Amino acid sequence: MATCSNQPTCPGSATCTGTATCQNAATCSIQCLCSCPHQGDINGDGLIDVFDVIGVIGIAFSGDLDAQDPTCPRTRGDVTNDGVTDVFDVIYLIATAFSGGADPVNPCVP
Ligand SMILES: [Ca+2]
Ligand SMILES: [Ca+2]
Repeated sequence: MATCSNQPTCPGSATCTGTATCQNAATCSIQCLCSCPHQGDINGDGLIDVFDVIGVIGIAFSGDLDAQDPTCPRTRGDVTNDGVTDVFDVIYLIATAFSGGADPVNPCVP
């Protein structure tokens, strides 16, 4: 099997698991397993509500643990998908939970 000259990577991800397949040095493909079932659902109960807003506030401001699903390149609290959980994620999740804001950004969609 050839060695890839430029290794393909999964979209937006450092931790996504994937297996590269090489036809030759120029043609590489990768299969990515990427699934983020709990973005914004900090406590993982299937709903985004006030408890998750409280959770993300704890992550952003108090250093609480930001859980990460094993097949997801981002932590649950990083609803804006920029690699950090901060005040912008809190604002975003408040909108999602209370005012019909957009769902958390799906890190698996490039
Ligand atoms: Ca929840
Ligand atoms: Ca973020």
